Amino acid sequence: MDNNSVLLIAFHNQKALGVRYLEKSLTAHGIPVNIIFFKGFNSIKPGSTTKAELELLTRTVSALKPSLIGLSVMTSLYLETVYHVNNTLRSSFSIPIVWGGVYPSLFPEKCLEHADFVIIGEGEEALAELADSIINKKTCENISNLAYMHNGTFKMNDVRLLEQNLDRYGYPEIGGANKFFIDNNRIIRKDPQMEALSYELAASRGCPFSCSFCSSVNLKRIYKGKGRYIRFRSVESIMDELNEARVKLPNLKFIHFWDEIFPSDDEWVDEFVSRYAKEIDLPFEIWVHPLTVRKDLIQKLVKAGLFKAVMGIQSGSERIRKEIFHRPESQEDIFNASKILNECKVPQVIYDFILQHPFETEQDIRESYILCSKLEPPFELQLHALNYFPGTGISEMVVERGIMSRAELEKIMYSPMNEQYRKYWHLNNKTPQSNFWYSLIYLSQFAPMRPVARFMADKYSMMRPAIELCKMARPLSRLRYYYKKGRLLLRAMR
Ligand code: B12
Ligand code: SF4
Repeated sequence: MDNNSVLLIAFHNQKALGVRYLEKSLTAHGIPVNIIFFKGFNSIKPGSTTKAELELLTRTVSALKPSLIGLSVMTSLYLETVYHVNNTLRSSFSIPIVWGGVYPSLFPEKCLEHADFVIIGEGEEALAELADSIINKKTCENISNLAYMHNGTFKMNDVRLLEQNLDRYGYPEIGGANKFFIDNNRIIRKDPQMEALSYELAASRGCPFSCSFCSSVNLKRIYKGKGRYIRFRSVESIMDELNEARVKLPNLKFIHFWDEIFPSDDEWVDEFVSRYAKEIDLPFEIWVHPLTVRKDLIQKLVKAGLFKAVMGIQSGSERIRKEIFHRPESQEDIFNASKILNECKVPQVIYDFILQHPFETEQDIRESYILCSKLEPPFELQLHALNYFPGTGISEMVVERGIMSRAELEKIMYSPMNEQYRKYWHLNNKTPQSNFWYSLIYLSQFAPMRPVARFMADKYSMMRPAIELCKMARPLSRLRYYYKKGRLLLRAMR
């Protein structure tokens, strides 16, 4: 006999904001919830699923006897883990399974080859309605946001209006005996975030931009005509959440805001900074965009404790940014943002780039170096490769332009998890020339190397030394990482 509860499973993610919001909503609807965090987060090489871990999963599900199991499938990168879990659940139990998250929201029909139901988009209300229907044996055919198969035909209901008052969803529950963490062939009955040094939250939902390599634009499309896409929580609700985190997390030292782009609304920021500094007073990290960086705002945020700002630049070539990445900012906007972050003395500034992809010519990557050589130091670089996520504009572009066939693209997009992760960080379109410019870009983030890189630029005779120097500099970034973490820890402990 089942016990009328819902089991949610998050993958490679001990925090899993979406799942925690769903827990909150189900609880508010009087439906008991358990969560399994299946496997830990590792952005370089996520651990593969083992037989022992799948056995621990089956044992836990047998004990919990849920009426419905929800799998949170945020990205296509770890579908391999999702399939292992889904197949195990299918072969051991006859409990209905629903998938939700970014990937099923974009490809519901494909996901219904594995799941009984898919919930599209934000799932707080729809999942509660589905769970209620299943528990109380009512029809679920009319639930908005639900997709399912009926007599072999794909059915997808309309998507409901977007909740405009995000405070209605409350904020995630911290801790609780209903959480399990399965990793490294062990299971722990505990919320895996309890020992963490950092707490992650989102002050808003939605992003105003439409970069071609990102799934945000696809999500925005789902909600066309369904209300304002970018929504902020109230500062009051954020402070309540952070105050609770301060009480419940004994090791808490930093706060990470996971907003796609941190809010830049004046009134909101004013209220936030005045309360944050007084009530929380911990260093915090945000993600910014060159077009949202303003001096008055950054100044206020630094005063309140901003210690790290991560800004996507993606390419120094205006052609790549506009034509390929669909990013509206100019070189001047980028320099201006970099100058502001520098003048406001943000302690740690990180710039993201996507390099060495098939759309880029040698001239484009050279322009990325030139731009880096003019950014205000100090800064750090995160250099990514271009990953093709299913359904994104850039994935279509690569086929339309004949760079690869659809079959080749699909093979890359759905290759084994660690192969995809390798591609996420390692670059795939290397020529000696692009390697040369890539090396100079890498070197430009280290103060003593900047003049050396400048000397080497445009001198192809320096190709080998530049590439070798870049290899030698790699351990420096690790050292810098530990140094910065240590410094931050000391600051937070003051
Ligand atoms: C914050 C963030 C992160 C955080 C963690 C996110 C988290 N949720 O815990 C960090 C920095 C760790 C991260 C890591 C990664 N991320 Co990320 N991330 C985001 C971001 C910006 C916001 C996600 C978020 O928290 N949203 C707020 C919550 C409330 O919404 P949600 O998670 O979508 O959940 C709602 C619905 O989806 C739904 N739902 C979710 N799960 C379920 C389950 C069921 C059963 C149901 C019914 C509904 C449902 O209901 C929830 C509540 O409304 C998104 C962009 C975006 N717009 O989604 C990218 C995004 C999800 N990330 C992406 C990627 C690629 C990654 C990484 C693979 C990067 C890497 N190489 O390491 C890893 C994967 C980590 C992992 N194991 O999941 C991609 C995925 C693209 C794709 N199509 O595959 C996105 C879409 C950004 C992009 N580039 O397009 N990420
Ligand atoms: S700014 Fe960031 S979150 Fe927004 S569309 Fe671009 S990559 Fe995606």
